[in-house]
Amino acid sequence: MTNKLTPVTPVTPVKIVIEGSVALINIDNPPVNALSQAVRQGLMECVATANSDPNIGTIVIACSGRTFVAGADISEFGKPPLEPHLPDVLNAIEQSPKPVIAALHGTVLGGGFELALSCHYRIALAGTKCGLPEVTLGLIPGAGGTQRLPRLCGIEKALEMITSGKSVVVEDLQAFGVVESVVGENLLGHAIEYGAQFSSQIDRKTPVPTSQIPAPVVTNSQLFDQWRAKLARRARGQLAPQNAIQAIENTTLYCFPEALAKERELFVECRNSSQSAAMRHAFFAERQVAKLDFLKTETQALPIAKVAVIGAGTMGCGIAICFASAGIAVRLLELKAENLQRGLNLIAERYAQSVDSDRIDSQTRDQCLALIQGTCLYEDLADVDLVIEAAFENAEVKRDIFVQLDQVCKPSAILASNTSYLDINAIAEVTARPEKVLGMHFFSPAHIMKLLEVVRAHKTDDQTLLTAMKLGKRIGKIAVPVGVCYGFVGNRMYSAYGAAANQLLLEGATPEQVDQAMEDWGMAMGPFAVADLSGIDIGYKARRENPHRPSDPSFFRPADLLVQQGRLGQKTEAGFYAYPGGKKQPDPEVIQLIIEEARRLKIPQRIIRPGDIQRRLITALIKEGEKILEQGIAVRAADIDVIWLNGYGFPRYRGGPMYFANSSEFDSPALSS
Ligand code: T1G
Repeated sequence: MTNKLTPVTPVTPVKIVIEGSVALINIDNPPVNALSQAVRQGLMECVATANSDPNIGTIVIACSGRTFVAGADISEFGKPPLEPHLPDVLNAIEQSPKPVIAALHGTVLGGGFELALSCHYRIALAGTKCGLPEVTLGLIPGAGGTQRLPRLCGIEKALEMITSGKSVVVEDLQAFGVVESVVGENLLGHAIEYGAQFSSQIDRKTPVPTSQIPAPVVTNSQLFDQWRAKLARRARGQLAPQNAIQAIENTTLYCFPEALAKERELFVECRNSSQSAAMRHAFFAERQVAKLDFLKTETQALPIAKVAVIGAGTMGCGIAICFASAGIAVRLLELKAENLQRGLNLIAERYAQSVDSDRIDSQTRDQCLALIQGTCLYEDLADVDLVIEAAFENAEVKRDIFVQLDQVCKPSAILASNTSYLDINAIAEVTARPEKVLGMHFFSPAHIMKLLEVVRAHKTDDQTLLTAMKLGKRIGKIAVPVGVCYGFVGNRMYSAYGAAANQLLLEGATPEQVDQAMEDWGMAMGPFAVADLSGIDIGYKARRENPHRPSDPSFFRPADLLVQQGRLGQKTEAGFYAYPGGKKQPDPEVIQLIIEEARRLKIPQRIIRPGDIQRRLITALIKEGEKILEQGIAVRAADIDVIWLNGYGFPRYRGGPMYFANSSEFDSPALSS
């Protein structure tokens, strides 16, 4: 118990230890050694101390815990920046008269990688990943990364890393000379040994600061404009990637100090932008969603060593791949042998594609495939810890399956359904273990999409919910807890969004106008292109089974008409669009069909501007999200944002529908242009 009168000495997260002639500066700021103000202050002081000690020949900077510095402290953004500013700290390190060596492990990201680049040498543990992911936060590297990285690895590699935000393993960076050596173990020992060699040199040379390496020469005068055009398409509407390109181009236009000052201006413009505020919101929302504060604190998750997947269709196979790729044994059940084999072949094909695209090596593929065992017998599921049913989307079929599962599976086994809208409460009722029944709603393609809705039924107990949430994270998903209602959260909101889109067609808009307006606004795809891609009949069937379907005759009327005429989308080469030779084209026949239906429903037609289309659809989303929160189907507004950012192509730089609803842009004239 601290005595209130005793001043508490702040624990400094940066300490200096002398190892012979080497000063080891160690950062210990869990969980990821972020460069908080205290860390920046400590670094500045320790480097000065080391340089003032005549017995010190070399400085090593390392970190405790699971990773070297993983970036600036994102929680400090949006507040008045505190000194010392990171660029000043890194410049002081770079100007050190004594060599500074960075000892790298874990995920060396953002300001952490910039810290490493400002050192004179870099030693890394094998497998360490380095990257400048700032664009994923609507930022650019703001502490010299756009200036130092090109000097070490060249312009093209720097453009690729900084505009994508993707990490690279140190073994690749070593080939570019960014990392001096990669060691298998004893990182600190190697770094100190590497440093000691300088201390012993009689005529030791003053280390060459990265900033004094000549800027790379660009032979292709169109290079930067080509990158601007590419990113204008790939990162449509985003400020940060364009600012990143400008900052990197400045490496070739100005001397280091001037270019560094311009980098700062470009960084501050991004940091102060609404896009970055939205993307920082997304970052923290995706971490908060796993915090189930409403659960009893003593709740423990069940150990999951083996799962079963029911149904070897596209979804079932995708789900099986998720678990096998996370090292979890899978029993894939399909009643008919030929369907089971088809599913196993599909899984093998998917893994072969991953090997061909260098996502995994053949050894990993073999290990994953060995974890997936097919069966046609329910009896083989007796020892699994959790089952995910991914069979035909029909309530009767699912209830029969759960009756069998309840009989063959061990009492502690959790029984989950992958249903996208059916009532989990009704499914749970046919079992003797309703407290162990819930939904685990994967999104297609299941082995790619990160979103997982974990659907808590009325009787699902805390342990079952927590187990499913942790299992979701373990297989690389962003698991979001939701309640039972028709379509849960994502699909329920998507239905409101689609209904508004269909209503606009009856009022005079065309499918192409609606899709273009929403894609210009930032959605990955327009609603009618999505409907044609996934099949208009899927929504049609779901609406028919919805006990709460609105009675309004115009509700989804255009979509229903197309299905009734056999126009199901791409799979029938005709939907909201025509697909002659597989190429999407507006179809006058559809326009005429809708005009006639609007006339029959006595809905007047008018010209509808893109801004009106955008406002109508985004408002429909937000209003449904507000109802979902009122009904307690989602825990937090930010959880709804996480669902829409990771499952429906909502633009990350707008933060998600509920974040956007509170942003100044929601009422901006831009939406009505
Ligand atoms: N700042 C503050 N908190 C952070 C953080 C950061 N940079 N990174 C992670 N956290 C917190 C996170 O909120 C969570 O907190 C906990 O750490 C574990 O994170 C100047 C301007 C490093 C790969 O973008 O990618 O440097 O929920 O759940 O899955 O130019 O965290 O436990 O309370 O994600 O093992 C650039 C962001 C910043 C890296 C680890 N750096 N972080 O993943 O754990 S901008 C980044 C990550 C910058 C410079 C610019 C991941 C990770 P809590 P986690 P993980």
